[in-house]
Order: sequence, then structure tokens, then C-alpha cells
Amino acid sequence: MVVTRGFKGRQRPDDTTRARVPPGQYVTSGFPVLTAGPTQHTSLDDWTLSMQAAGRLLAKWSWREFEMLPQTEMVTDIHCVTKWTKLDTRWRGVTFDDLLRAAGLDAPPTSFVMAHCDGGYTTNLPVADLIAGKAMVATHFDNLPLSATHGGPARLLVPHLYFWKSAKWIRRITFHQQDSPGFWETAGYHIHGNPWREQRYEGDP
Ligand SMILES: Nc1nc2c(c(=O)[nH]1)N[C@H]1C(S)=C(S)[C@@H](COP(=O)(O)O)O[C@H]1N2
Ligand SMILES: [Mo]
Repeated sequence: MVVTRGFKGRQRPDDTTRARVPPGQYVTSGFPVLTAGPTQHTSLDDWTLSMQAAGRLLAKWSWREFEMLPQTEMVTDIHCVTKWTKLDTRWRGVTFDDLLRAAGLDAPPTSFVMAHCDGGYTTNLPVADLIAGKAMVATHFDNLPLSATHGGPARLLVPHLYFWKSAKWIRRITFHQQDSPGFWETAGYHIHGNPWREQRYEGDP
């Protein structure tokens, strides 16, 4: 066991908890809201989620159709690059695997995606970080419909990467051969954003 002497703070996390907190992060019990620009509001009647590759529409779901897709619950820790980590967050939604299946795709058409949101926010991701149960399009938090401030009606949830990858108000997923930077990645954040490797900024390992 490593005894950390200078650990200060009201809570003194035990070793198991500490092992869940990536380097440079602290645990918060709140749920901060971080948005570049205004909160987006889209009525469920107007909401659709689409998947595209090379300009071709692969699939498109209305809200009613999306609600009928298989639902998965995920309890997981989330890590914001501004250094807060929130443990045991509870989400419900449709896994990326189930979206691919519902789109009739046996395999993802390319290795990278861009997530596009109402309001114009984008973020890029390797498909490998989305499949095998690692990510979902979430519609519920703590058994309640996701609030608009946290990305409702639906947001991407990719909990093992820094939280800027979890695009709020997601509307479109486009497949690409190459990994090109989205909104924060263009502004100097890391192209991948793995919190366990502290991939915060461009140039980090
Ligand atoms: N559409 C959109 N998605 C977004 C953002 C944004 O500004 N717009 N901010 C990102 C960042 S930097 C973080 S840390 C998380 C914050 O999610 P929260 O507000 O639910 O905590 O959303 C991410 N997804
Ligand atoms: Mo963030």
C-alpha cells in the first residue's frame, strides 16, 4: 500500500475509490454543467438521430423509434478535463452496438466518427471507443429524462474518455476514414482524451 502523506480534503477516499480516480482529478458529488454556448432545446416531435457515411444516410430514428430500441442501463464514473470526477453516475440509453445493429450494420463502415449536435458542437472519436458496450446515446440520468442542461433529450456517453467527448444534444453520427478534430480538439484539446493517460491537451502523450 502506498501511503500518501499530504492528502487533504474533507473526504478521504479509501484506496478502492482512489483507484477509480484518474491522475489529477478530484471527486465531486455535484454535477457541474459545462457548455460552450447556449443550452439547446429541441422538441421531441422535431428530434431525430441519424447515422451517415460518405454523405449517405445509413439510418435515421425519430424519438418514437429511438425509444423502441433496446434500452441499457450503465452505472459508471465520469471525468471532466476541468478535473472533476463523479463516481457511480446512472444512465439509460441505447448502446452504440445496438444502434449499429438497428442500422443493419454488421460492422462499422469506418474506424472514426464525428458526433454532431444541435448548436453546432462536434467531437471526434475512434469507433473502437464506442463499441463493445463502452458507449451509448443516453436519454436518462438517475432514472429521469435527461435535463436539457445535461444534454437532453439525448447525449452521447463515452465515460472512459474525458467528458467533452460525451456530446450533448447529439443529432448526427458521421463515419469517416480519418480522425479529424472536433470543436475542443481544434481548440487545443487532445485528439483522443484518455483520462488515465492524462491526455488533456494536444501534445500530451
Ligand atoms: N453539445 C455540446 N456537448 C458538450 C459540450 C458542449 O459545450 N456542447 N461540452 C462538453 C464538455 S467540455 C463537458 S465537460 C460535458 C459536460 O457535460 P455536463 O454539462 O452534463 O456536465 O459535456 C460535453 N458535451
Ligand atoms: Mo469539459
